This record gives sequence, structure tokens and C-alpha cells, in this order.
Amino acid sequence: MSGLTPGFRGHRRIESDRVPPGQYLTEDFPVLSAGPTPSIGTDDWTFTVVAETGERHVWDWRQFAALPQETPTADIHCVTRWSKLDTTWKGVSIDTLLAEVDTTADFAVVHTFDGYTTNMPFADITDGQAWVVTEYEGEPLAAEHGGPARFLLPHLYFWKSAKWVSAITLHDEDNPGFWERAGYHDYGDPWLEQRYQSGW
Ligand SMILES: Nc1nc2c(c(=O)[nH]1)N[C@H]1C(S)=C(S)[C@@H](COP(=O)(O)O)O[C@H]1N2
Ligand SMILES: [Mo]
Repeated sequence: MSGLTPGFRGHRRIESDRVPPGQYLTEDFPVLSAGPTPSIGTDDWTFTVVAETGERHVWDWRQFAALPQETPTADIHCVTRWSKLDTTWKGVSIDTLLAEVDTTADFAVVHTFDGYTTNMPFADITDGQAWVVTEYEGEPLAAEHGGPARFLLPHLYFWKSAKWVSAITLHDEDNPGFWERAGYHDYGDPWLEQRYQSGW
């Protein structure tokens, strides 16, 4: 059936354009955590932004749910080489969370309820590139995937998308996070295969 084969191959070619070098596609959603899954109730949950000046903004679960919500669709890429296309999420853009924050920071650190941290340039979390998400594929985010809320920064390797997110702190200088201090790349661009610091 020569009419079908080229179409099928065309589809595959388009998909592979979305898979960074050294990655394979998976339909599963593997769980990768450095420690046990913490149990965080929405009654105890807060999210905090701390600017480099010390200015703080805090939202509880109800206040957070009342913020404008977005439904990003994203391709995600784990440094352990799996990628997943067209994942769908619901949450609040970091632009919304930073709207009232007076900052000239160059770097950010994302913090979690289990003590994990990850760093990135401030420019990478603005302009519709990052969210705090509370739903995955139309359902409340499962605890093992970071529920009640995780950070979502899909253009960098997925270790930057911290689960059980609690805060973002803004800084004038770079402060490497948990995996970055352990030898993972400081930036982590999957298209440039920035998996580990040079020397690894
Ligand atoms: N708090 C926290 N967030 C984390 C991690 C972690 O160990 N603790 N692991 C990271 C890594 S290495 C990856 S690949 C993704 C995995 O997310 P998943 O378990 O939902 O697939 O979460 C990231 N976020
Ligand atoms: Mo990972």
C-alpha cells in the first residue's frame, strides 16, 4: 500500500524532529525521585516567592486556585533518556506569580517540601516558559509525580521540573541545586545534550 507508507514515515519524521539527540520516546510516565514521596495535604500547602531584596509573596491553596490558570501542552525530556510528547497540564504561569514582584534578579532556585532544589537563569522562567502545575492529563497531580503541585520547565531536562514545589527564590548570582551540585549540567538544554558538567 504505497499510499499509506509515505504518510506513516512522514508522521514518524515529524515526531523524531521533536525528540532531542540521545532520547527515546515513551508512552509511560516513569517515576524518578531521589527520596520517598512526601505526603502534603492541600490544607498545609503554601507557595512562596522570595525576591533578592527579601520581598516575599505567599499563596495558600485556595488563593493559588483563584489565580488565572493555564493549560500548557509540553514535550518533556528526562536526562535518563526518555522523552514524552504532548503532555498536558494545568497550573499558574510563573509570569502570573511574578507580576507583583519587584526584581532585577538574574537567577532563580526552585525549592520543594522534600528539600530538593534546582537552579536556572531567571530569563528561563519568564515569558510563558514555566508554570506551577496542579493537574496532569485533566486529573489532580498524583503524589508520586509531585502532587499537590510541581514546577514545570519543559525546555530544560526534566530534573529541573521539581516535584512537591514550595518556593522560588530569586538571586543576583547562580546557586547550583541538588543534582547540579552532584555533577549534572548547570543549565541542562536537552537539544545540546547538556547532561553532565564537562569532565563527566
Ligand atoms: N522534589 C523532587 N523533584 C524532582 C525529583 C526529586 O528527586 N525530588 N527528581 C527530578 C527528576 S531527576 C526527574 S527526571 C523528574 C521526574 O518526574 P516524574 O517522577 O514525575 O517522572 O522529577 C524531578 N523532580
Ligand atoms: Mo531525571
